[in-house]
Amino acid sequence: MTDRLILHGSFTSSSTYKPMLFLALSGLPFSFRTVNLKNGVQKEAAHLAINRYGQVPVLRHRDLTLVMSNVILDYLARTTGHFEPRTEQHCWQAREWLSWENDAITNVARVRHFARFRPDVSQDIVGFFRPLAEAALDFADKSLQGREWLVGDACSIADIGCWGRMVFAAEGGLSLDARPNLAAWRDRLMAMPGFALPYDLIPKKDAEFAGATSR
Ligand SMILES: N[C@@H](CCC(=O)N[C@@H](CS)C(=O)NCC(=O)O)C(=O)O
Repeated sequence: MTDRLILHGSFTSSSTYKPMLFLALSGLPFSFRTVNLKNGVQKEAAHLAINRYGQVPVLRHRDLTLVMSNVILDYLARTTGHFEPRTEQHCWQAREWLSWENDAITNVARVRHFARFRPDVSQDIVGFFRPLAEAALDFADKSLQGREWLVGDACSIADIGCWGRMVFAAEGGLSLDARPNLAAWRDRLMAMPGFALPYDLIPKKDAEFAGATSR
């Protein structure tokens, strides 16, 4: 098994964007393997062999196969040291935010998913998830009051994980600009070297990323 990081994902996927942004901000080299969700490639036997849930992303590294974007962020932080908080308390707090993200910010992804990809289903579904998504964004905005990052005094996997799934909020008609702390935090992330938005970062085809040795 190769020492190179190999990420399987899709360009429309916020779950793919999360580890991909980590790698871009860290300046690490990696290989990208595209999975065409529209054609159902994620449900084919070859993909199910590496992701039992029939989803993206998947990270392969050495003899390991990892799925679930937040588990992948945890692994990348542990093994590379990038975006890992400095104290043990903060390391656990970052994982706590990732767990909250999976409960709450997922509603932002649901609103975006049904609004953008499923115009055929009842808008009642979007209507159900929208208040939950708005509440999650409000909570994040309030938590960022008077602070630059979610945990400690530096960007961590907590920020990358939460932002990575919020990134498509506008596609669901949800506004970050209306929330000043969240908007300022987003702008801080966007100013970091290596930052890119999903459609600029995630290719539609397999690709090799050379990385940036200076970060
Ligand atoms: N909890 C998972 C969610 C993964 C997920 O929902 N992936 C979506 C793309 S963002 C997917 O593969 N959808 C295709 C499908 O479910 O068939 C994670 O964080 O990795």
